[in-house]
Amino acid sequence: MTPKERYKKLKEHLLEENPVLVEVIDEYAKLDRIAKDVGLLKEDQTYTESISWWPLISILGTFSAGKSSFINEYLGKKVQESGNQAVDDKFTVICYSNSEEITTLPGVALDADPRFPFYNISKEIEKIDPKEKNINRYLQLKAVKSDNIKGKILIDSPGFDADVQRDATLKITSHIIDLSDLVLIFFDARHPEPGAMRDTLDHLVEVAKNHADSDKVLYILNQIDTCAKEDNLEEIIGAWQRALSQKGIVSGKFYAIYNESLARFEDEDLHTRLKKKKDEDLAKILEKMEKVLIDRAYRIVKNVEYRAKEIIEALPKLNTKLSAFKNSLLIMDILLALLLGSGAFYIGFQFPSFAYLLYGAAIVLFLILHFQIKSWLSAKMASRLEEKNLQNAFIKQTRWYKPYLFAGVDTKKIEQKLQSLIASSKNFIQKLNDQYIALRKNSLPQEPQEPNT
Ligand SMILES: Nc1nc2c(ncn2[C@@H]2O[C@H](COP(=O)(O)OP(=O)(O)OP(=O)(O)O)[C@@H](O)[C@H]2O)c(=O)[nH]1
Ligand SMILES: [Mg+2]
Repeated sequence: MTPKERYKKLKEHLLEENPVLVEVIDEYAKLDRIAKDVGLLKEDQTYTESISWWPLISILGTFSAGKSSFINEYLGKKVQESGNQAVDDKFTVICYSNSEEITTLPGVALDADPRFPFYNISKEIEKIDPKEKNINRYLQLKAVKSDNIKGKILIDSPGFDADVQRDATLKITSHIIDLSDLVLIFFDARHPEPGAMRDTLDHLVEVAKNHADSDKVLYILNQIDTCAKEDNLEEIIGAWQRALSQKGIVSGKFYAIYNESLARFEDEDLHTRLKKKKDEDLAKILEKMEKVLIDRAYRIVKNVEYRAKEIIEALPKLNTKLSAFKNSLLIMDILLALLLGSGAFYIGFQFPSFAYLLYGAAIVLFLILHFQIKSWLSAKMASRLEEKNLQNAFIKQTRWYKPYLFAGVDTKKIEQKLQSLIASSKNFIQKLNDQYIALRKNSLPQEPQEPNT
């Protein structure tokens, strides 16, 4: 996908799902242009690729904990199958589409859509399972029309139980946790005790806990309606929290919920009590799910500033290197000119009738050697630069046709352009603030709709 196609596709999706961000694409296009002129980006690259535009929310947990049912309820549609045996054997990436029908696509479709930050996932899967290069075995994509998923991506995962594909599942899970903005780990209130934390779930908790950004992980005890029969909610929640605390997970990220449309209560008082707890916790979870969208939008805008500053910092480094290049090449050229000039002059003196021919030959030889030395020196000096993008810029600025005596980029002019981009991205933050304040007033938090099963 060329950068232009990417801008276009991103704009199309944003227009439907998160229109607040459409204009930011133009900022990125300007930033790309500046970086490309300097050479810090190649013509087929774009900074829009370096950030994910859709926040990712992944739902992980034990099998039959109610992950898929939760997603269906959230979307207000029966998108995922649910059942009491292990149902899902693949990761399902769920995104928005404006078509009424739910479309299911194989995993490879993820590569062609700029919404997904999964560029490396095929490589990751190949590493995990070199024989099984088929991403479709582990991943599928579903596109659903639901307002709740606009601008976001959900991932439903297979429950952690079956030993088949266990390693692959765990590794993909780690990768998904890395990419996710929010991770919901579901536990089953019917088996909350430590023994039920099978080793795979153990591993999952371990991965999530050790993650640099472990704040993004929420631990959810689901199906707490099943505690109604014995009226032992506090006990169950207590045992579950203790088990997690023993793993080093601090409280404050524990929630207990159930799925209203699947729960059956015999006692109305108990129902009221459990519902109160569930409503409170669910509202918090839904609010966090909404917040990732807003946080992501700010990060996307902030990234313009971050990249602009990165370019501003790179310019003096580039110029220092270019001036060293100029000096070295100038010395070599002078030595070369002296050597060839005096040689031609000396021989021309001996054979005056060939003198002009000799001078001509000396000039041609000088030019050939000059360009060879120039490209050799450029490659040699570039290889000493650590950053790949600086290397590219240096090579671009020292191409054979570029007059090296004027080597160096116009720092002032570029910096001016970048500063104006930074200023407009700051304005944009202000705009985001205004729009989100308006948005929040209208939409948060929302009661999930009844699934139409
Ligand atoms: N009572 C009750 N049943 C629920 C609740 N949530 C889900 N269930 C039921 O639990 C079973 C498992 O639900 P799923 O949504 O398929 O669970 P899952 O975590 O997606 O399972 P896998 O995909 O197999 O890992 C289904 O029969 C659901 O109807 C709940 O809150 N309360
Ligand atoms: Mg499921």
